[in-house]
Amino acid sequence: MDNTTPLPVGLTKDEIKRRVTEMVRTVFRKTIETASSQQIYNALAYTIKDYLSDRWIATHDQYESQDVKVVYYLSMEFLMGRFLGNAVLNLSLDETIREAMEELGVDYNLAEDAEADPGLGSGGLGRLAACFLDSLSTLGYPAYGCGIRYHYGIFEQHIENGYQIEKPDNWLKFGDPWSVRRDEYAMEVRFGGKVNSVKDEQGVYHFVLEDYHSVLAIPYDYPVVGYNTNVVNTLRLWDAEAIDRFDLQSFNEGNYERAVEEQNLARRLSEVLYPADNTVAGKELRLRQQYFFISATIQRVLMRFTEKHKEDFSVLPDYVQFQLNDTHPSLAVAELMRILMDTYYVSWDQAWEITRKTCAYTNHTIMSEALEKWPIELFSRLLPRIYMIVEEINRRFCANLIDWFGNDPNKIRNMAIVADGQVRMAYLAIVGSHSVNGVAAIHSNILKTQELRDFYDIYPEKFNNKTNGITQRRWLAKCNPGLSRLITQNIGDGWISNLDELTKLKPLAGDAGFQTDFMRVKRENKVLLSNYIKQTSDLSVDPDSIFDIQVKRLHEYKRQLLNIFHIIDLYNTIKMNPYMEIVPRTFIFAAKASASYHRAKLIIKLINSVADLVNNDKTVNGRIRVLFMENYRVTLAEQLCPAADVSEQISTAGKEASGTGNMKFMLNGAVTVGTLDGANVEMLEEAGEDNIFIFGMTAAEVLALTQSGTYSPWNLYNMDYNIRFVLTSLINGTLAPGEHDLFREIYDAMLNGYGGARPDEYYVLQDFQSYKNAQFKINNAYKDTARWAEMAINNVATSGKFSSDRTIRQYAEEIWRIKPIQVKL
Ligand code: CRA
Repeated sequence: MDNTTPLPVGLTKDEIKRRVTEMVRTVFRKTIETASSQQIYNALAYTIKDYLSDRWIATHDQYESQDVKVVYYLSMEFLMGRFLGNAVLNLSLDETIREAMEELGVDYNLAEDAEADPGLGSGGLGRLAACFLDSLSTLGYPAYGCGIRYHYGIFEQHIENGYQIEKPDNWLKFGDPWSVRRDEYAMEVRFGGKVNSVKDEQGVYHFVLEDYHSVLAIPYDYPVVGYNTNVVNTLRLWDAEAIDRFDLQSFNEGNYERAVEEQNLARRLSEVLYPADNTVAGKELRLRQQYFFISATIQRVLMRFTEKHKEDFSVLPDYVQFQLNDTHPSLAVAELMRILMDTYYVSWDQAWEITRKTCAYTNHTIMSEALEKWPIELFSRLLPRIYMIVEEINRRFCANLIDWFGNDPNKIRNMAIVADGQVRMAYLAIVGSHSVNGVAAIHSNILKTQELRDFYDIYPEKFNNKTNGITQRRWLAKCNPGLSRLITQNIGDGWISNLDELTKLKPLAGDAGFQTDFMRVKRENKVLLSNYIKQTSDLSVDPDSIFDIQVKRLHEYKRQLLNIFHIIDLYNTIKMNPYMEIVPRTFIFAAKASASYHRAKLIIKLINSVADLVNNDKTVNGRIRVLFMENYRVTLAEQLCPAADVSEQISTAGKEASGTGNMKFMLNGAVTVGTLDGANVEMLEEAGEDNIFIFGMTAAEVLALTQSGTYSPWNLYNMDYNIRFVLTSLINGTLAPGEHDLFREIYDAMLNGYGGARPDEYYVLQDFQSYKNAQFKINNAYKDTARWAEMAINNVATSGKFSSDRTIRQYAEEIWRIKPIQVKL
């Protein structure tokens, strides 16, 4: 197709009405009047997907005709959130659809609400991948997201009696209207077996895998619509199925069970996401999942490449870039080597050069529990040929180390890819890539100077920083229509595709009229959230109180404990001074804890126990309220961000690689209370110290204190009455009537160390006073409405840097070297 082929450009109101009515009739045998919200939603989704198809096809025609370089973003997680609203917004169809639905007598909000929130990710890393896809399409970069079509996403969290209960998330229950199943691109992926070498006609030996078992990888493609552009990229999620010939054979032998078993084994592969955020489960099935989607992706990419360029692999890096989203996809390095060598007979040296130029790796954490290492036994049994290749990569790498450093056994043991009975995935990714990046300036520096220092010494040119970002389409335009309208009325709508335009709000920050409008919008959003809270948890919260929000995964390093300890302290202060004047505050938490993370689950129970105590105490009289909202997910975040006054970003300095929730709240006009950690550091640079409440130790101070070995929480306990009160309330029955020992583990962890860990590992008590001071300042600042409004507006105005458009442009220009395309209709 050439650029001039006419394509349908607009979808009119009448056309939408006609198509939805027709779809409801033919697919569900219903009329608009009798169709359920679920059915209307499905009809809408099909209608929009249908409308998108021409752009989607045209985008791929452009890739083909211009033979462009494409980036493949390899990720175990894509936390996309709902598709419909986002697609509709990016296609500028919002108004039209609302009107069409109104004329049909349909409640559009209910229909939108009928869409499942696909939770194919566990936290920031997965959501980052989703924001990146939105930016890639909006900016017109040729790209695929490649991952797994889990049948069950992250568990649904229920709170029962204050405890987290996990329920399966069957997001496909009502169908999957956005996907297109592509049987024509199915790939076979091989596991197990043994490696043999066979001689070809020229007498050259090649490695082949024998006695393996294989599964079929079937791609499901999802459209990723750019904003205000015709570019529609693809999210390709692989699903596992048994290969037919297996069951046929077994069936003929009368072995029906074996056939079914194969089916089940294959199906289990893509059945469920491991909801690990900053931790690894080390399960065999997880390694299978990793190889499954990597092998399928790389096979398909090379197949497509050879269709165009035959076997001239020397130019592969000019057409293909693989970005490894953390170490989970690092098998890509070995799999690319394998296919180049075993299928196309490329030499080791050439294959290695091509691989290094084609792969790039992003590190997302320095938490040691998240470092992926696989036991050699498991790795070599499951992936024997891949293991051989990894061993050879390691052998050559270690030989180089000797050249660089002389024979220094310690150095080699520390840096080897295979050591101590394990394969270290991060090192494989570093050695096999041309780029290694961290996700915020401070994090990238820690990688260079501490965590990966040895690698930085030998490969300084590989290391770089790409500070994370978020898409303003979902995280402002879509989720906060009130603020979006206000901004657009004042500075135009250029910010939707160029977030730096928000700086035009700066002169308005001190403008009384604008401040009033801004605070009105904030209050309206708080009323909406209050109504939702009333509906879902039957708790009344006051929209005129400060909405103070900490929502993110539950982790000790994120220090939800610091927040709840401060609340206990505040409660105690009110009890002792019953007439004390404070600005009423609503503390909102939401967080999922890994199902196997006992301490995190206990902290959820603690928050709920504090909530029970505080919310039911008449002396408090509503001045503080505590609320734990269940089942934190993208959809809930979209409701919380617009309503926040205070954003809690209080991790122990040095531990949070970047954070992205911090950016979402800033963009929606919340003021941050935070440590100098992750992207908070850059938020301070952008917003200026008058517009953010920074507290606590710096990363350098944390490091020094840890290294000194002198930290003693008992001293703090003895010297500080308030700390003593807070900790005592954990064990004297205040918080757990009749169950005195329920929270003793937390008490012990703070003071004595628990289970071999250092006491107060994350310095909650050390930062307590400084956090209290910051909270006190917030209380006072809020009393001055004009000052508060000015701060909040300044936050919005200076959040431009945190657009994922900026991040993606940097990846594209500095790592991938890809160019945007234009798709004309
Ligand atoms: N848990 C970091 O902890 C970061 C995101 C995205 C994380 C966050 O600080 O914002 O990645 N790390 O870069 C991670 O998943 C495996 O490591 C995260 O989401």
